[in-house]
Amino acid sequence: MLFPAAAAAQGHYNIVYIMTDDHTAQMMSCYDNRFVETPNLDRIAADGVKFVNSYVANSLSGPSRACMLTGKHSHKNGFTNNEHGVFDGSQQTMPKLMQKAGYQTAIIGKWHLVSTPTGFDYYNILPAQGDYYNPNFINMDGTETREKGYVTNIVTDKAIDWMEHKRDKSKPFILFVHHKACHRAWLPELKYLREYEDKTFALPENFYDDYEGRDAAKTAEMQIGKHMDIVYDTKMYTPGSKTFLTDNYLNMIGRLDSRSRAEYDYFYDSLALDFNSRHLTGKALDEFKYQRYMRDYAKVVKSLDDNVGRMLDYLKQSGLLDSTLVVYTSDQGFYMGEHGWFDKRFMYEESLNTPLVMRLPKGFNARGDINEMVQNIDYAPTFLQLAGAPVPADIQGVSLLPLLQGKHPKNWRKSIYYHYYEYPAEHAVKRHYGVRSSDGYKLIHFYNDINKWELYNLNTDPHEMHNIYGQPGTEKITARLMKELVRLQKQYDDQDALKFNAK
Ligand SMILES: [Ca+2]
Repeated sequence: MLFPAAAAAQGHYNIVYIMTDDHTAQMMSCYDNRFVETPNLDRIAADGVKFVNSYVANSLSGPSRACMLTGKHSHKNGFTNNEHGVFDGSQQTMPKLMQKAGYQTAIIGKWHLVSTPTGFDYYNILPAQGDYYNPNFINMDGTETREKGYVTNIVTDKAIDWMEHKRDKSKPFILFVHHKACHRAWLPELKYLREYEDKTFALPENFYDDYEGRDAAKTAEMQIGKHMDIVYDTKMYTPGSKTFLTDNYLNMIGRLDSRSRAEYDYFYDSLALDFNSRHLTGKALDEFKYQRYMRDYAKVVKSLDDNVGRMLDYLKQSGLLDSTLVVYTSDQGFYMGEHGWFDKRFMYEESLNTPLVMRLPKGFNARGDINEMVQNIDYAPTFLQLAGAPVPADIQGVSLLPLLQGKHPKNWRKSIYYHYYEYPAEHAVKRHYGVRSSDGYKLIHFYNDINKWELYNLNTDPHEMHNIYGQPGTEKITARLMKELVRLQKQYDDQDALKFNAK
């Protein structure tokens, strides 16, 4: 057998990169078995590796995707936020470098970077957020095709079809399978409408967080109780009700054909009828919304897990599995009621983390949990190194290949850097940046129209309920983290953030 690096130099490895949207580790049983079972996702981890300290650089769809494609933080790839961002496709990207290394590149599913994809030999992408039911896809000639069925199944069908029929089988490939699941508003595959309906999900212990000492958390608009829409998010539609979000909801399910729509309405109408007769208020209403949210999200994960299983089965049957690195991750984590929230954006653990499991090609011996801190800027250099391609010096991530070979380099990073920009915007999460250390401390600076620092000791306060910044006894750890923050800002050349430190 070839030593992995030697085989890589000959371009022997394929890469199947499966990325979902807003799928959080709390809803993946190999990370957290409280809520759902995900046997197929868990299969990847069981046969390969699971990164237990996996983070994003900016917890939001477009920015996260841009970090992955470039191996650079947001301020360097230019796509800092979804509201005003258009990805500059003329810049150096990992898919372009993979092409140079002789790889075929393809992307299927969610793109969300506004500009036309560059560096892909083949693409078939969802417009903007895409739709769950009978979704449109953008073809390479710019036309759109409306497909019939459920988006997670269709993305998988297209990915398998590309591997089986569309690629040049004489070349190695990297295939990006980008699912719409599990993005808001969590519309289930019809065959799973009734799944999880008999399950009552336990409330997180900080569901009724009062955000004391955390001003940015206080003003954020992502509380399940206050901000989750009863129609758009929880589907409790009252005929005749009319809001912006009601119209959006009706547009989404309006894509169903009449027979499927009747099946959908039959299910949700009975729930809505019951809901409307109960006139819930206060905590009872908050908890009703939480259960609806958890159940619908879990159903969407169920279809996703099925489809990841289908991909694994195809790779096995086609003889590709031993020569393929299979990566499963999400564009960021998500709140499942922690702090009373849904959505992401914050540098708190639930949305800073993202699931990352990999099934390794033959010759890579790492198995089980990997504890080193990794970030989504690391994927680009990892794939390049696996392809035997040079990693340009301006790429800011580091290759995970040594970790996949079972090594534990002593000089591995001991902290990660984060910067979130999208404000003012939906959910009203203020701009912030910060550092998280491998020994469980986190320093965050909220800036722009606020100037607040937060410090957490995750060893004693894993749910980040107690901001200890400025408290007696924290001087030493604050100084250490501040020094590390500045070191990372300089290393990554985040000049704007450096200026905000002193303000
Ligand atoms: Ca997302």
